[in-house]
Amino acid sequence: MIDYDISKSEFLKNINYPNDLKKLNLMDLRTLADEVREYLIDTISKIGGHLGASLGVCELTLALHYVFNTPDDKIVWDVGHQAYIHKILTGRKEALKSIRQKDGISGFLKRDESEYDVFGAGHATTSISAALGIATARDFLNKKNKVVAVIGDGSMTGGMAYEAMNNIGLLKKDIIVVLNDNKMSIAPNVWSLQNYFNELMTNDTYNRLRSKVWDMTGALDKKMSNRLRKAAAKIEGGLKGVITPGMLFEALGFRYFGPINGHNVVNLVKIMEEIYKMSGPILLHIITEKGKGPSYATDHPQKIHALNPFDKTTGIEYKKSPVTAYTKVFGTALVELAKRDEKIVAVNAAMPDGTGLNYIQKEIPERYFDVGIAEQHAVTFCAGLAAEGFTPVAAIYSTFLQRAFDQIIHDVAIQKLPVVFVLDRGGLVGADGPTHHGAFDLSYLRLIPNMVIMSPKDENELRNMLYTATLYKRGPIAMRYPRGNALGVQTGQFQKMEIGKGETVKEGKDIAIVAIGNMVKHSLDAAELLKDKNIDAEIINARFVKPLDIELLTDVFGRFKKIITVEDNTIAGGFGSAVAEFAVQNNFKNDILIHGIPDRFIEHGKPEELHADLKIDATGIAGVAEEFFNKQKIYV
Ligand SMILES: Cc1ncc(C[n+]2csc(CCOP(=O)(O)OP(=O)(O)O)c2C)c(N)n1
Repeated sequence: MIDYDISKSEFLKNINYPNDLKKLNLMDLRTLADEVREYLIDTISKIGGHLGASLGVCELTLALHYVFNTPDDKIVWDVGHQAYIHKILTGRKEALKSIRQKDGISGFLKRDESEYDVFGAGHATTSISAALGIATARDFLNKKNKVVAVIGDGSMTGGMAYEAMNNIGLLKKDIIVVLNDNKMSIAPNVWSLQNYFNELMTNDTYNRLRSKVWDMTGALDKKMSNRLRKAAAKIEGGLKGVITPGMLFEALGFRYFGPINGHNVVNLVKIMEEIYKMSGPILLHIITEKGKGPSYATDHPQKIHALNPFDKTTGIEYKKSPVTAYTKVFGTALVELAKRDEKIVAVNAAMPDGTGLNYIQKEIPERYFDVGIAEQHAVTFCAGLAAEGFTPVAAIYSTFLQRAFDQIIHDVAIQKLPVVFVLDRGGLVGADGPTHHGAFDLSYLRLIPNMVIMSPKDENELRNMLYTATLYKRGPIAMRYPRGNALGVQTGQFQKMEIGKGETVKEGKDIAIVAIGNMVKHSLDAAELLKDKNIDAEIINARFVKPLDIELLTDVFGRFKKIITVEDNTIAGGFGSAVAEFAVQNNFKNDILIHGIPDRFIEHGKPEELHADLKIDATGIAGVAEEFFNKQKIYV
């Protein structure tokens, strides 16, 4: 396959910053859009990454940087997975080749990375709130710059967008919200307002009147007289009054423009130039196609949202996504259990495939719910189901459940409602980096009364824990496991586990390593390495972070002088802290080393690279254990 040669491009070779872009004639942006797409596809085909969203906003990104004076004018991107072209145009054309790789640029927005990345993101639905804060600060400082938030229809399923718009309507700030409507979240979007827009867009009267307005405003750029402008405004106003009464955005105090074809870069520029002159809250609604460009995107179920390295002519990934293994074990086990127990209901927040709920979606659709990017709502929705005797299973990535912290406490735990929380992507997720690592769940769940927390060492334990969780009716129960492949162990019939019981997986006599989740395997491998150093380590699989196995720990603390806890969660308030609290409160004077993720945000890289860096792979754990064993006391 031939690599894309930028030096042969007509325009892209000379584009490094938005000022270069501004030197082009408007019509040349169409050719540039083709070149950018080709460069993007070529680059991402080699290293993998989020692709569909950036391809969809190619023209929008060009138009924004062409019309607005970035970085003085502020563009706030929601999520940031669609900002690859923004990166290309803002000094990171070459660096794109390192995106999401260790020591390379981030796959999302990052303030440290560029002054053009006005506001960091990774999680959805933050852009409008952040833009309002930035606009308010601008006004305090008597500056005149523009502030633009770009948000997708998927991200508009999150409540914070409406909280922000409500606030904007009251404050009446100069702010532009671009709604990028492609009818997709990662999966097809579940936005009920979509129907509203669809009806509007197919309404004949609306479209006739709208094209009239369009013809008139088409002449706006140069020659439009004041009279024509007024007439257009009148028609537009009347049109809105008649056809879109009570339009949501208008009601919230926004001036609404759209819907507009987001792939017509020339029109986009013209409209943005007009909008640039206006003040007050403005909403520009554009219609785009996710994955626009390559033919294979159209039929792709997620419109090539994210891909491993792939063949750029066919779109076929070289390596099947490794995402599935634990995810699939969970997803298929849930179907088995739900077939036996009709009270089981599955809930996810816009991640059917990522969480493995696609299996139950297919097999038992009536007991499957995608609530949109609305983790807070998902949790309270589950609380309601549980209050009426159902067994809701909320499958939400560890990092995204952070959003629903109060809902877990207030709506679920205080009322002892039996919601099953399934946290995929616990620990270090890899290429998505600090916004996506599941580094905090053991800590943020552990401090909640009535909460049971478990983490399986392998897929068989995962199945049994899920089974146990669906039978546990005394309150909330959470299971967390990592991204990626399971260990490949034999799975059997479901077995109910005793809550709060761990196990010794290898006996030893010199030092005890008490591990949780996937760290059990790493610790077992470390024990093998320690044998060569004449250290005989005992390995404990804790299984439960809460409640701890007091009996087992009492025995271990009685037999070993030195004890290491190992987790892929932050050390602060995590599993090791729980063990240390147990020790202090029971007056044990043993030397304890809490080993896990240090108190800083961990950058992106492959999970195995990050594990090695943090010494929570087998070699790292063995090294730490050896040092601890040989020294009087060490601190990490
Ligand atoms: C709080 C949160 N939940 C889930 C996700 C995972 N996620 C990343 S992109 C995305 C879809 C976003 O859809 P949209 O805003 O329409 O952008 P598009 O990809 O369609 O351009 C989701 C659900 C996230 N980033 N943040």
